[in-house]
Amino acid sequence: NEPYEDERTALTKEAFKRAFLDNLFYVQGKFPALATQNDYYQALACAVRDRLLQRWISTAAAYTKQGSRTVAYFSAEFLMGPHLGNNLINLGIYAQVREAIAELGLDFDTLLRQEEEPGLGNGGLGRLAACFIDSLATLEIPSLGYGIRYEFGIFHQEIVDGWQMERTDKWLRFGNPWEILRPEWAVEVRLGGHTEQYRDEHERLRIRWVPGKVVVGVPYDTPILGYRNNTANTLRLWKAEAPESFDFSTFNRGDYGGAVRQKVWSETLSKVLYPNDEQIQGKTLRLEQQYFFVSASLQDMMRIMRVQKLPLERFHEKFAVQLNDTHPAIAVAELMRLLVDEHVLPWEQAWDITCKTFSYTNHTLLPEALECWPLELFKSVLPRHLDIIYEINARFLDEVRIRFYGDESRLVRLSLIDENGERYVRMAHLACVGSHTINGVAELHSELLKHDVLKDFYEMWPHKFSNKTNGVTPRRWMALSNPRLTNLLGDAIGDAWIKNLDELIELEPLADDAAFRQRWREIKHANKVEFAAFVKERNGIAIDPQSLFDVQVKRIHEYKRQHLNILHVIALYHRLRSDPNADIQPRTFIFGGKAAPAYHLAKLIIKLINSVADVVNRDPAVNDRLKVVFLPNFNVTNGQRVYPAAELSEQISTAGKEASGTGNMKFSMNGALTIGTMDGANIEIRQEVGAENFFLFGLTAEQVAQTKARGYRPLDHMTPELQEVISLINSGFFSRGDTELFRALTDGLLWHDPYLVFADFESYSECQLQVSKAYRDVDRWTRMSILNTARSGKFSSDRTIREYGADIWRAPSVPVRLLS
Ligand code: 26W
Repeated sequence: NEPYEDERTALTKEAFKRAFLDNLFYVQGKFPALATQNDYYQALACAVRDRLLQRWISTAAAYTKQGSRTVAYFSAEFLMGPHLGNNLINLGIYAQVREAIAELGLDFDTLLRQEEEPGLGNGGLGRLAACFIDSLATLEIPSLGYGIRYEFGIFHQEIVDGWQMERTDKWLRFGNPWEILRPEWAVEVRLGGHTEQYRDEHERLRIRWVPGKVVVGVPYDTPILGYRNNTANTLRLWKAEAPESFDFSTFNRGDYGGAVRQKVWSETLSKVLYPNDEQIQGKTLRLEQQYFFVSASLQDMMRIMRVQKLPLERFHEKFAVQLNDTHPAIAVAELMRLLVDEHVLPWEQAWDITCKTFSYTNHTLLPEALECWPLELFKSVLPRHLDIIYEINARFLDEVRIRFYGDESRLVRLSLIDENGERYVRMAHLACVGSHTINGVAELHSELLKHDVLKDFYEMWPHKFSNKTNGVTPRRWMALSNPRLTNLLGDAIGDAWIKNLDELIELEPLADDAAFRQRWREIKHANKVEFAAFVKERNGIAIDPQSLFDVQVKRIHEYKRQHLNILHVIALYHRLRSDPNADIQPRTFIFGGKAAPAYHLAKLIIKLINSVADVVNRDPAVNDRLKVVFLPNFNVTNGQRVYPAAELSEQISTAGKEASGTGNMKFSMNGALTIGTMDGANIEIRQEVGAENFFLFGLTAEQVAQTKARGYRPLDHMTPELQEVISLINSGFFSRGDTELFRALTDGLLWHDPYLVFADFESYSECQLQVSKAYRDVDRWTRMSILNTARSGKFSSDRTIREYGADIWRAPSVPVRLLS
């Protein structure tokens, strides 16, 4: 008697095969002879989607019934990466499905590769949001991720003649099986125009916003599964569309062109992700994007309250809103507008609700990344919000006056409006004033916020500040991407670590077990062989899996100092050329990362890396002891390939500049050792894994500040070797005789060097010698590697989310029972 198996929910292999073939026929409209690999991928994705819908519906039912307190994570970016593999891991059916597909004569990995990753983020901040919603679901905390459904995500990077070229990311080309459109929950968002006063039916003086234009936000929902539980939370991304009524009136007047223009303009709002990080551009469209998704989300939350029959006065009890940097900070003014203008609450009560609703996370210490909007621009997009911000500011500055009697300069520093010259709205100030908590993303970063960037706010409200050190999800960054390691860990310590990463500590004693160390090495080696094949395919470069894989992957930025790394590569090359028999540890230097399209110096750094690679990789004199690879288009998918194969993790930012870093954590948990500065979460990684298992170099944040205060002169740090390196670049050796090509880079270093590359160069070179020495002691290195993984428990985003949950959101978990 076979038990009844539902074709759309059963997790067995046979049921899955039937579902897969059924979808190929009824969803893709294909039969095997005509099906492409993409058809097979779509059929597979739909079979998986069916299996998660039961959880999604059960979760929605449980939350609705219980009126659960809900976290709303507001973020302009969600860098999700491919869904299929991750969903299979979280459903606990990865192995069965792989077998089922193989039994149908298809290659599972080929199907996984068909998925175009949703690259709806730039880097660290967007990827953090993705790890957070994974952990929220795993911890069974009711939550919604709110953001923008960009039609084009982060550009696709190609390298042509060593230069970065950007190509549009058409991720929706073949459709997206992971989202469900919810047109019935569309909302209108107004923009531009002006405000006017009027008297309502009770003779009350009120403000009316007469918008210049209206767009419709349409939500697209993606389920976010918890790991092996019944929870499926929602990522709700807004697409901008033209309101139909607008179209029609124009159309009826015979103005077809006008109707089309209206439609085209509306859709531009969610058309493309701005590819800049850590650098604002002050573009109207960017502010419109921010306001668009924030307003749509707050209106959606008010709809949810209506459905659950909760009065708006209890908004802050129902929802905890986390602002992912200042990009959604306009939410503070928008919630005030909705409560005061639309729902006629008194200002004081609305402000109380607002401050109890929001919390703000800061992700950057770079002054050029702090968002400020020119006042005129702001007023043209959000006239009513500017008035609201003036009112918030007036009341806030009154509070400051009372607290700091007679301190006029403090008022100027704290004001929401920057009035030194051209006037700006300071979004970080709006976020601080409207939030009940403010946090940084690593210990050092949170300290620097309190005593530097947000010092005045700290003096005003010390109780608002706390630290929440970042983390990453071990589901994607270990279980999914490193199956060999996952198997070994399963044999050695079981698999409780996937949900409770602290369990990895059970590995510690095995560092002294020679047989275990041998297996550990075999796994890293197998990962390196696989990665080498990938590099051969993508770059046409043969790299030696016996060499040390030394990796720096992250956005290209001067403060992250990819140029420090490549200068050291050139120094090594120079040493080998001068002494062909020099006994150096063979290494493969792997770089990857995108530069903001308008960031010329970052693009020049990419060109330099590729130029050095061209020369070094073809030079027989270095006898394959040195290879340099620039891996194009570093993204989540490629990250999943590179972290498991890495042995040395380059975390070499100028101390005090990298807020946290999260790649550093992915490397360490996959057994790579770190060469790094005392910056961001590096400090905490070193503290956890032990100073003896970490390669530290360079100035501390304090020393950096002192060096700058004394008047830093790069030439004071010139050494003969560094001199040779700079001369070699300027001689045109890497640029076919062009002595000017890299001048902007070398002159910048010689005369300014804002990120202290020269100051740290010697310390870095010396530290790299220590790395090579350690690597040659195979057992010592393996021990260090095992201990890095064993002691990385702290860096699970589950730990981070537990801290946010306990200290900021106060949202208890709500286990879900499956509806049948
Ligand atoms: C408006 C332009 C802009 C866009 C993005 C400015 C700043 C950003 C982000 C804040 C940049 C970012 O991704 N910051 C990174 O956030 C990570 C998650 O907290 C940290 O780990 C990184 O150190 C930080 O650089």
